[in-house]
Amino acid sequence: KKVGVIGCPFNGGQHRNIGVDKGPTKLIEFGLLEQLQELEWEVEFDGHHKLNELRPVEDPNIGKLKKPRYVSRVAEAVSKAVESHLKRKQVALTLGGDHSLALGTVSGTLSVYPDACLIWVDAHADINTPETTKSGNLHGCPVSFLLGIAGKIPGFEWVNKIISKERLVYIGLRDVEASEKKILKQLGIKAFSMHDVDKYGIGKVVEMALDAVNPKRNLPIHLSFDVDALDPTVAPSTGTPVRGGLTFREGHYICEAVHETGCMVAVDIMVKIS
Ligand code: DIR
Ligand code: MN
Ligand code: MN
Ligand code: MN
Repeated sequence: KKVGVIGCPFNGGQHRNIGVDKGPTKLIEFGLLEQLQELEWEVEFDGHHKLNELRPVEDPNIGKLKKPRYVSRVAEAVSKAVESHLKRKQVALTLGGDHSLALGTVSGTLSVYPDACLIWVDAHADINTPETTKSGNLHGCPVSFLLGIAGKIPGFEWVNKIISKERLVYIGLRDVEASEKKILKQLGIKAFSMHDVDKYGIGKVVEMALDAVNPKRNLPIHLSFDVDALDPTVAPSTGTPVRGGLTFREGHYICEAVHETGCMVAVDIMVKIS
């Protein structure tokens, strides 16, 4: 049981400048590594990545996209970090940071495990394309890049590992833009909203989610967990709180059940501490 912890204090993919970058630092300060060791994980942590050093001097919008070069460079660096930990047979645990980082983490996973499936736990679908985004924030777009539907954006050529729509499933959705609903529907992407969690219970939802993307439980799993999936009363530590989220136990249950499959190779925890 080996885990490589990748600290990614980064907030360039969204507009709230305070806090999102402190999540990873706080998680380590509060004893995450020691807790992992107590659970008998062999832990490798090579310090927080100095992602702000990658910030370009000039970074004008590309279309609506804000800070495109910064986000792209950071995500590329993170993809290499994930790749290197996975190649050493470690579970890659990325601590973010805003969710644009997942463009990097999932790309890293796909380069080592091309057949991996992706479980995206979030209040949001993060599937806007550079065309459909209203905010221009790249934290709302990573999934469109990963599916190969973002079109050609200068600087993002390195994103060339594409996940098929059959290998992606959502849990926890409750704040999805009309443009995103259209994409989800068109592509037939499996999604379990909070309504489904209420209706079926979290146990059944996780089982259905796994059946959808990993029916034989033989494919590697990347779990990308945006803490805003949790209810704001449980996890106020997000830039984008949305009422009606997962309970503390439901959030934990998802992680436990995914781990229990024995297929989990990579996890992102995207948190903000203010
Ligand atoms: C929002 C994203 N739909 C946007 N909101 C997110 O800006 O495209 N919040 N991802 O966490
Ligand atoms: Mn590392
Ligand atoms: Mn997200
Ligand atoms: Mn979110």
